Amino acid sequence: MQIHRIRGNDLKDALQRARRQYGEGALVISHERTADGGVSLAVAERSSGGAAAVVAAQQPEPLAPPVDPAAFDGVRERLARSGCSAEWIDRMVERASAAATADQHPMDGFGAFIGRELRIAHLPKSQGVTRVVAFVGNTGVGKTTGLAKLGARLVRGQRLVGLATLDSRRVGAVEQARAYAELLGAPVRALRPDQVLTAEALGAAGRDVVLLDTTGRPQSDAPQLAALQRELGREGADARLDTFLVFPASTSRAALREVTEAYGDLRLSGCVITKLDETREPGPVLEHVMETGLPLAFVSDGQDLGRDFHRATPDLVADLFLLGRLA
Ligand SMILES: Nc1nc2c(ncn2[C@@H]2O[C@H](COP(=O)(O)OP(=O)(O)O)[C@@H](O)[C@H]2O)c(=O)[nH]1
Ligand SMILES: [Mg+2]
Repeated sequence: MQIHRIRGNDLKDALQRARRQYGEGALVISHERTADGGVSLAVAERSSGGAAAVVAAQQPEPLAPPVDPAAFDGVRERLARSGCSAEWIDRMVERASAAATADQHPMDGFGAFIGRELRIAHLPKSQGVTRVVAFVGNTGVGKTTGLAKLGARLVRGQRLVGLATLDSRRVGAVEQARAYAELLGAPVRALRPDQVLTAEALGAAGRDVVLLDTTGRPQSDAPQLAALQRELGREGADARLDTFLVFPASTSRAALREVTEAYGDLRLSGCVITKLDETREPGPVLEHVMETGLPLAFVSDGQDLGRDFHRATPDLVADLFLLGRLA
């Protein structure tokens, strides 16, 4: 009997993935929570008559007959208009049509399918410890404004927020951080690029969340965050770090791959997509997110601090693929 690992956003999602990949008879041997809040399953593939017999009692209703793939021509057209690659469209439409039911409009069927396929980041509230949320990525992609937008959401939700920034050398950067801090009514720490980061240095005491901004230079950001990860990973640490990689929707596939590589050694909790208002073709960035397997946490579609920052949801993901924008 072969054992496979399946990861999902939650138990239901992981079970659906296991069934899709290994069939209705897949036997779940164990499940556990992962560090990013998802679920990991150990699944045994049904390979012999004996194993099948064990599973037979748990077999759910047989699936409806598959839908004719030609019914998905409209979906293909939409995906092409959103900038998805031909190869990716072929692959996904084949799987979506196999999973669709006859009573479902192909557009809804594909929306539901892709909403399950692209992982959404879970951000569980951790009781008693400060959550440090860091955004990394190239310069100009929307890290600083994204954190300010997230800060505005958190403040509206009555959370005690602090700001900290590694971007303290660039002309005007600290002033920008102070201006956002003032707007949010939050304290701010400007940190040196060579500073050893600790919960104390970040001003974590008494804060629910510390938003940690970075410079956009992986050579200095990545080692500092890796050291902070180790520091906060210690038993009994009073803060935990979640690092998100920020992808602008308006950039090339090659640039997306390069930046992902540049931060590849960090333990990432997920990603953020910005600048969705600057393109009608978010296909490349969405495909890239799926390829990396990074759970999507937030998306941004404009410069407005209060309005243009959204928590990722399966419906929102489906709209991006099928409409090229948020509904
Ligand atoms: N149109 C648009 N502009 C954005 C978005 N997010 C950020 N920006 C703008 O992009 C510019 C750079 O953003 P900033 O947060 O300073 O980028 P950083 O260098 O990564 O910190 C600023 O003018 C932001 O207002 C977005 O979703 N849409
Ligand atoms: Mg910045």
